[in-house]
Amino acid sequence: MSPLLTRRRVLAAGALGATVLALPGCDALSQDPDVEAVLRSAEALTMDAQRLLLRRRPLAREFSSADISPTFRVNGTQAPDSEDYAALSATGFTDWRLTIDGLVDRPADYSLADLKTLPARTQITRHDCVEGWSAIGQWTGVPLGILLQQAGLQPKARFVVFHCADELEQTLDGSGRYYESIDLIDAFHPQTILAYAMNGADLSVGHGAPLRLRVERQLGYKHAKYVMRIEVVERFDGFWGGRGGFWEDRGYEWYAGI
Ligand SMILES: Nc1nc2c(c(=O)[nH]1)N[C@H]1C(S)=C(S)[C@@H](COP(=O)(O)O)O[C@H]1N2
Ligand SMILES: [Mo]
Repeated sequence: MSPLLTRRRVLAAGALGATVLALPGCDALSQDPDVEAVLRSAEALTMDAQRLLLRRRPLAREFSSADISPTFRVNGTQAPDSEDYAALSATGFTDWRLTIDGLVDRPADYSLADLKTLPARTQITRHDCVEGWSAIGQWTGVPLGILLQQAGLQPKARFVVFHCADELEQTLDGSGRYYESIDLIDAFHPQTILAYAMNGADLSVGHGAPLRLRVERQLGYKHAKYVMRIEVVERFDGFWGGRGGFWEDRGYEWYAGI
């Protein structure tokens, strides 16, 4: 449990008068169904409070190029372990396509070159991982909102699911595949981009080539690397463990606001 998460849970728990949440060892605790219920209500409280506050202060802090960390750790998958991915990578991702589908009027496929012709945003931000490390990096990519607008959301659209190329945990049923999801408020936030460059160079395989999500007001695990498909949905409880992401299915909060 990172200092960040602990602090947030303590704050939320304080608001609920449930100081038990300040105890370490929250993995064991969160397996208790009662505690789990409290944690979930604490998460909702945090989310509501942040949503209220963020209406006025909407942008995550941005830094200058002098602040860029000399080293930025590679975390989780270092390289997707599949022949398909290896083949895409070997040819510089020229055959890679990003699919956008689900509850959209105009499903689409984009090559990396297509994405690079769209308006781009560059931002220097701090990445905070729950494992207790942070790093500042510069990211360039297409605002997700532009792609969603081109696809045209249908009235039932509520969440955006990111399907990744990697299996972080090898399982027979594929439930170890990495995925993530965000709501439409974060999807259309100006700093939510699909990044193809980091610190001025093409994204490396370690950091998620050819495309990774940056959703700057949330913790590191929300920033899906190796994004292959973006699916717009009404609900995410039908995917894998049903909680909206690889780590969420293993107990992390879905709304990982910083
Ligand atoms: N597809 C995929 N995305 C992922 C992960 C992963 O293992 N696979 N790890 C997550 C975690 S926990 C963090 S902290 C960041 C790490 O990004 P980095 O390797 O560029 O530092 O990616 C996130 N996105
Ligand atoms: Mo992380």
